[in-house]
Amino acid sequence: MSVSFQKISADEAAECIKHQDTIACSSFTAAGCVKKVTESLAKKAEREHFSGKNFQVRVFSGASTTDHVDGALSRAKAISYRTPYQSNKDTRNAINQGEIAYADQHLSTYPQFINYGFLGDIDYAIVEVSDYTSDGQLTLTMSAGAVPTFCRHAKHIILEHNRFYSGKLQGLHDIYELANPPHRQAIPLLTPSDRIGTTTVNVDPKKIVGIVETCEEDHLADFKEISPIHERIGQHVAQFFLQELHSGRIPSSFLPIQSGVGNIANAVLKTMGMEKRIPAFSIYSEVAQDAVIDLMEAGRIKFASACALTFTDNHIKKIFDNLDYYRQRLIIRPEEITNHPEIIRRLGLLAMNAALEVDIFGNVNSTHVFGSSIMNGIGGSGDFARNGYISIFTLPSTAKEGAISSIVPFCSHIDHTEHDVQIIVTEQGVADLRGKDPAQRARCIIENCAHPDYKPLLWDYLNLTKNKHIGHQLSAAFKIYQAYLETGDMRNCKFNG
Ligand code: 0RQ
Repeated sequence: MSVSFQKISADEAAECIKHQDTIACSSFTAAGCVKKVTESLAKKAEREHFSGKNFQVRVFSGASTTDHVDGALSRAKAISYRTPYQSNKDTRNAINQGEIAYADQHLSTYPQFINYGFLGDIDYAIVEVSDYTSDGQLTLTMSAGAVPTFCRHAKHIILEHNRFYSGKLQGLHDIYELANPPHRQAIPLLTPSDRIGTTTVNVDPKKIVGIVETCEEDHLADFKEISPIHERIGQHVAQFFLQELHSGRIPSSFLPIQSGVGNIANAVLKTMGMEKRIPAFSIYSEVAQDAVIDLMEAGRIKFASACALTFTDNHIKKIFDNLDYYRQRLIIRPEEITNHPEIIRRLGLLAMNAALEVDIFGNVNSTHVFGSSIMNGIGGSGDFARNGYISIFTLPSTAKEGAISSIVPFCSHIDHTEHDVQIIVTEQGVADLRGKDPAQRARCIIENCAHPDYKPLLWDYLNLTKNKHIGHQLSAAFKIYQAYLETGDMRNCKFNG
């Protein structure tokens, strides 16, 4: 069935959306994030608030968004509920002040939670497309996120047609949706480059209420320069992989890599990727950051499958200048597929994610500073850490110029338990926790990963309790945080005396 869609302005689109509606925005990082309608919605919210009316919406996204969504709507106090992931300063502040209810969720399970009806109705899906047909075939832009799920469930769909990407992205996406149990089948994906679905998201054209025209790049902020600390972490990771190859625990053809988000992950991938004794490899990840393109150009990465191509402007230009080359080497998939445990295990991913802090028994905190303030969210890190062939967490051994130790007695919040964490890497070295008991893990982490300023302190804590399976003393477990809160430096913590 073919429908002739109405062109509408962003303001007209925003007018459709009512107080307490749930909107689901395409986005996965800046990649594929909607750019106009949510800004108009923020202005509408401000007008409504000015005239004394309540106006807030529930906001779903693929993962993080840009200032066009989270920033604008948070500043307008227009968000009542947010899921599944954010990384915006204004949204983070509003969450940490208790103004926005935030459900931080695993990205692999979130689309199926929508399918199962666990998260309620979606009133409007707002989706960025590069191209569309009158019978509802949508070519997405730089990410797929949870768009197929949003479009399946939304009562109405608003399209942002971004002309900047028009005609350039056909064939890059592989859209595959899962049926709900008991009808779910095995996912027929056997290698990172397999194509198992369609190149477009196919929607009921009657749901499309209008098309808003835009023409704007994703404009991703540049990554921080690779610091010597991040470079050392990357070198340790490379060295670890070489040992695993040498011992035969990683096959000589190597295994696909998953690499997390942020500055550390980008730097680690780039540094380990340049180690030529590691064979050229494939990426099967949630996000492909700039390092993927740099390593592809250097012949080190053969293929990359991701949910979002999170490239800075000059890297996007490289792709557009050489589209035929990259079309054969890149696939964009929905997050339900990139993060699916079945595939992560089948492919045997080497999972590398960054952490905020790690405790001496191997638990990892990726999300909450001092146990209470959200940073971003768990994102896909749990999907990959639990199911990867080897699960690695990377982090500098200290933060805030050494005043915070990233290795602590007991993590103030735990996202990845000791059972899902195998390797920890700081600039100090590598702790291989595989098969170790809690006391062995603690000794291994303190010896290999803690900063020298903090080693005596951590040994003191470990020596407080003997003859237990896990050597915690609860009255002292969080004392290191208390020292920072009282004196501004964890080095002032004392466990003896
Ligand atoms: O704060 O910006 O004020 O200086 O945390 O730290 O070192 O820039 O690290 O950008 O790589 O992010 C875990 C947050 C790391 C990210 C995290 C402070 C530090 C700095 C950021 P400033 P860096 P990165 C999915 C992958 C969860 C989701 C995930 C993340 C700021 O990787 O969100 O893994 N991960 N998704 O100073 C207090 C500590 C701290 C601290 C650092 N111990 N206490 N503050 N900071 N350590 C899988 C994919 O496939 C993509």
